[in-house]
Amino acid sequence: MSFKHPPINPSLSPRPLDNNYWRASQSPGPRLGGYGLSQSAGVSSNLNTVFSGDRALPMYTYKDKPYFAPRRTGPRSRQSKILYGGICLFFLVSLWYYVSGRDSPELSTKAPTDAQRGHELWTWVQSLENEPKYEGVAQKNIDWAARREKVRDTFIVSWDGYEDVAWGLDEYKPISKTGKNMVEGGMGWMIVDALDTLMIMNLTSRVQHARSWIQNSLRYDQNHDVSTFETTIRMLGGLLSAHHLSTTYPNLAPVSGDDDLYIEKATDLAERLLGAFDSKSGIPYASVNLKKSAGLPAHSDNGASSTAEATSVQLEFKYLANLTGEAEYWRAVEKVMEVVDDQKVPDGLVPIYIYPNDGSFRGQNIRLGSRGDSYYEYLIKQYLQTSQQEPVYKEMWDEALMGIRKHLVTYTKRARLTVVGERPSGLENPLAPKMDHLVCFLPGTIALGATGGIPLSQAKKSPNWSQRQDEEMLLAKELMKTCWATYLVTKTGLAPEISYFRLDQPPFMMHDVYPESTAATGNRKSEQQDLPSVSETLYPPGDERPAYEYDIDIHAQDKHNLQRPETVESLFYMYRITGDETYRHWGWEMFKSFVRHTAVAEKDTDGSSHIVGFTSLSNINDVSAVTRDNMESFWMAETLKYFYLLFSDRDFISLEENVFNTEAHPLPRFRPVGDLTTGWTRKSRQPESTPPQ
Ligand code: DMJ
Repeated sequence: MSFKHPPINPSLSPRPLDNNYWRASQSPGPRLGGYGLSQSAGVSSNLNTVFSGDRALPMYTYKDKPYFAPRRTGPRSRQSKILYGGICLFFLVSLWYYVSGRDSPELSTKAPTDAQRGHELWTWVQSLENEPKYEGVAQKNIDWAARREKVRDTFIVSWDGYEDVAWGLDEYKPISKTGKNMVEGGMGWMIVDALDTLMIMNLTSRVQHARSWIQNSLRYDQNHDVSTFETTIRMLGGLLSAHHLSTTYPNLAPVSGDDDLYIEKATDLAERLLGAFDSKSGIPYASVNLKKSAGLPAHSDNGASSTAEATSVQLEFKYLANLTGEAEYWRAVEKVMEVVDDQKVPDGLVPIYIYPNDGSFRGQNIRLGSRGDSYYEYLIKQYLQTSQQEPVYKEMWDEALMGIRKHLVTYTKRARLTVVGERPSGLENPLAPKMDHLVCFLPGTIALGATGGIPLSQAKKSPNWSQRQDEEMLLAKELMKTCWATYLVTKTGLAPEISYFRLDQPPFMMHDVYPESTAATGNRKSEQQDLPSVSETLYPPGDERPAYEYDIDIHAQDKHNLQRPETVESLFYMYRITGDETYRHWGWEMFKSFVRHTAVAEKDTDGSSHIVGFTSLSNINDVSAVTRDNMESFWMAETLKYFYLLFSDRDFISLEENVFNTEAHPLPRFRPVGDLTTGWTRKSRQPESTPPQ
């Protein structure tokens, strides 16, 4: 018996609560540890001395650390030429910026004004109304570079709209043309999160502007409580990625200035965030006061942290440890993994809340959506980040993926879409047929895990390739289709925040389809199946509607779209790994839906209009654009970056050299040395044997 799709596996045809959860409550919660009262010796020993009275936090002397590699390696004469060139470039760029108001990487051409660019984009968006029906992969000779340029234009209009009315503020509301800060002075939320996208898109003078703001206005010594996780993945991740890109890809948006700016800001922030790990177990508190570097438990959920949030900070702190030689960063975040693993959860599936005081889980709710998602993502990415030197994380990923296949993968009633459901009351209790949009990171991550990020054709030649990886690739492809279906099924062509699926009763599980495979891995040879063409739709006999439409159920409270990246993120991985252009076609359809339905346009005096930004939507089935007046920072940090990379060459910001954090910030893979090794081992899963009589 071969591994194959479940019966009636469809192909899909095209059809013509937590957006604030990153912010810690302003009301102070109970203080554990508290100001200067560090309890866990290892992590916080330096904080005890650093944070006394009102002393400013000193910058870490990372240059003196053993593993810090100086980046200026050329002879002095070359350095001075570079310095001289840099100064000239800086003046040229600044002059251009002030004269034209905006930049273009090509300094020789006159840059359009914001209104002109916004107007051109609006004209193009309007023209999409008359687009011929989507032909899918049947279309030939696509100019992907031109499509990539449209993504870049969209990014520029988004950035410039923000820059015009909300510069330096943490939030941008394109309809009311306002913004606001999360903390006094701002956290750099929009600027730092979008910085590496600016670099990747080679937007030189905008990078210079962002950089100046970071240098002159960004301060983290603020007496405010912020989300440990969101601040780590967006701000620390953004700064570290900017450091990585500017040093590894010097031709991308080259600007002048101190090489160490980003890493100095990152180190300052990391020192403050470390206080969050100062709990009895080492599991980080949900929030942290930046001034005091003091962790604060969540105000709800009996003080438990979200599991995904507590366990998705390793890529950032480990890269910083590697840059600075500071093993404390490493130890603090790997301790979290040890504490989680010590709980010995069945089949590697973790409940979505965890207590910082003893590391035990709260409740039995298991899901790959909110509060669960990036725990799984960071298992495989930690293994890849350290160049496969830490097999423990691969083992944990393999175990969890097997658990997902065994307990969560199911199929819809008519179209047999593959779904990853939830177990709200534990593995012994019923499956909930619900998928957050957030779950759509999974197909790409599964493909990344199966291949390590190298092209599939190459990966298959490895002696380590087996039926297991074939099965994983097939699962990734099927899940990718399901995520795409949640876009196809709505009137705007944009997915809802949450989708429900109609299942058989009892649900048809993976085990029913592949009884010899799943948890036991099996020993059968997988059937190689390509994705069916997008234009071949499976219609139930005598019916006009495609089968998947019957299977997807969107509840009234879940109809919003926050411009989330997970589906295009997975399309990016699937295209990079398989080379199948189908994924680019799907991405292009999604991109057009985003610009058509989320653009915010403003009337000009001559009666024409120009776009000033893009916004979240309230209802994906209302084409009259009922909007929310908010442009999430991940629109520029993630969604547009992944579209841009999807339409780029497959080796641009290569998956083999980079690992993207959960906010789409690329960080380098590296081989850790010195103290930076795995400092823990898994506890035995075997029941303790009785001693011989
Ligand atoms: C991002 O901040 C990150 O991708 C996070 O892991 C999940 N949610 C958002 C985007 O949807």
